[in-house]
Amino acid sequence: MANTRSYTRFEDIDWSSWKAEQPAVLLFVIRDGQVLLIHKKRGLGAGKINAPGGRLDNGELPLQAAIREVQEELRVTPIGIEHCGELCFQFVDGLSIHVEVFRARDCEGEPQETDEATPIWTSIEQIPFDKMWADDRLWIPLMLARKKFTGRFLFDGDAMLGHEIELKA
Ligand code: 6U4
Repeated sequence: MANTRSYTRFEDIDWSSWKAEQPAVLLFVIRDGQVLLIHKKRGLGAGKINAPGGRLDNGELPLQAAIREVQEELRVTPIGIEHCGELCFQFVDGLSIHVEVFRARDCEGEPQETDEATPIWTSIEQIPFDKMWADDRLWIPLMLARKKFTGRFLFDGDAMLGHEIELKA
């Protein structure tokens, strides 16, 4: 069963038995030293800059969801996709999300603005972490360095209350 308990302290979470209520994905197209991000217009994290992504549809695999979300949000198809890591988000109100993170070496088509997102190509040296979720600056450098990771985070709304990042072999 998914975990719907509420927590106020990171140390109180038993991550060995933690299971998320919602599976989700993020996908970063990284090409020629540039990364494709979005200004998110709606949903969780609206107003922030993030990678395209979202929750899995029923019966969908994470990779399928990642491709679909990039197509829906930016009207391009990512190619050369690799899995990079996973992120476990517990929110104090009980919401819990497990995110599989992917990168892609390119995309087919020209990213377009949609109802959900505005595309932003940014240099990997100038990723706008101050406009992104607080955890992103902790694991995006690992993803860029092709180090596999598991990140675990406790959030109260936008505020990150605790975190732990494990590097995978
Ligand atoms: P709906 O409105 O349900 O169709 P959907 O696109 O399925 O939207 P969304 O975008 O509202 O889901 O929210 C889930 C997305 O938010 C996932 O891609 C993961 C992302 N996300 C949530 N917390 C995050 C965090 N702390 N750091 C991060 N991404 C986060 O980088």
